[in-house]
Amino acid sequence: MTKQWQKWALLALLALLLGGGVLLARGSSLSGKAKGSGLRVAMVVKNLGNGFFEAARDGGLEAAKELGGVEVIYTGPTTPTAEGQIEIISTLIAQKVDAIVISANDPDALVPICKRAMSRGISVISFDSGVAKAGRVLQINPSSPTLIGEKQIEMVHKTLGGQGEIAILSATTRATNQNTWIKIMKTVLEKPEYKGLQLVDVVYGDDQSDKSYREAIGLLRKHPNLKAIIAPTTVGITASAKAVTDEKLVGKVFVSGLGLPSEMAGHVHSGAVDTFAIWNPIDLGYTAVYAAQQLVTEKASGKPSTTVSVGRMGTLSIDENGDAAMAEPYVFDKSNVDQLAKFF
Ligand code: RAM
Repeated sequence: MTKQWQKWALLALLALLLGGGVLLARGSSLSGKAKGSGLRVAMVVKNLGNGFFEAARDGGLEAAKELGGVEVIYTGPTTPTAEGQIEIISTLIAQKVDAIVISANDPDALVPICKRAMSRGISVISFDSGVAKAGRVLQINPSSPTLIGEKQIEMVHKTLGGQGEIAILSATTRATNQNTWIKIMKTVLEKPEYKGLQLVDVVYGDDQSDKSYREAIGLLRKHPNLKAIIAPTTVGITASAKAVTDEKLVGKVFVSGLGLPSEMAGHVHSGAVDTFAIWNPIDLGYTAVYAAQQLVTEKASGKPSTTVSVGRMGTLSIDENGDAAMAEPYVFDKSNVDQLAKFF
């Protein structure tokens, strides 16, 4: 090659590299995200070891598989604390994930770290238990919080024939979802049709089986006239049903609230539980991961008063507060609990 040719070849190579570089850069912002290739969505749950979140994770994996090119990083602290989740989110920011879908252990404490994530270009969605508005793009509620609250009072009202002392055994004191439902339950109890029910206590088992069990035993011993425990948590309801069984109070004290059919079937058949409710946690996880992908690829903005397509779940309508709700909770009793027990 002559000197002149060498010069031209070098210039051509340089042009190719530069041009290619530009193309590559555009490729990663357009095709990479637009096609959804190589997206990492972190699902940060309240804590690990909770069957409810494991079902949500399975739904998330299903969405990822369907969409293609999406990796789900399932993570959470060992105990349900905001501190644990903050630490995890810091790491996820450093890892430059594309989206975080979180079920929050505290509505407010997580806002600064979620804001930081968003300022680094990470799409943050809360699902199940919300982060306050400033810390996420949208919140996906499994169902309308009002319906969930009302349903739980309706169920015990029916079981008890409208009369008796009731108590609530919740998750953590800061859980956004449980606190919202408890507030609604208290309001519903003020309605004249529920005047026969007296709420005598509210205790917290922190979504830990052992603590929930101890708290349930405590309720049973402290309130000898207690007729029902409402546990708006899948961990709390299982522990309460076990406590009622161990204290030989089946038929005298009824447990209700929100539970997984797979964990409740035995207690329904034993009579410790008459009815309980839940939504499909697989669908919830599927929707959260699907929506995250839509946001990252800019197919949806996630802004208030807009919609997001969520695959087999249809369309999510976001209200003016940035909240979106899925279906009504299903009610289970001994006629139908076994049908869904094999799924979640
Ligand atoms: C527990 C968790 C979760 C809640 C369910 C009903 O697994 O507290 O946040 O939605 O119960």
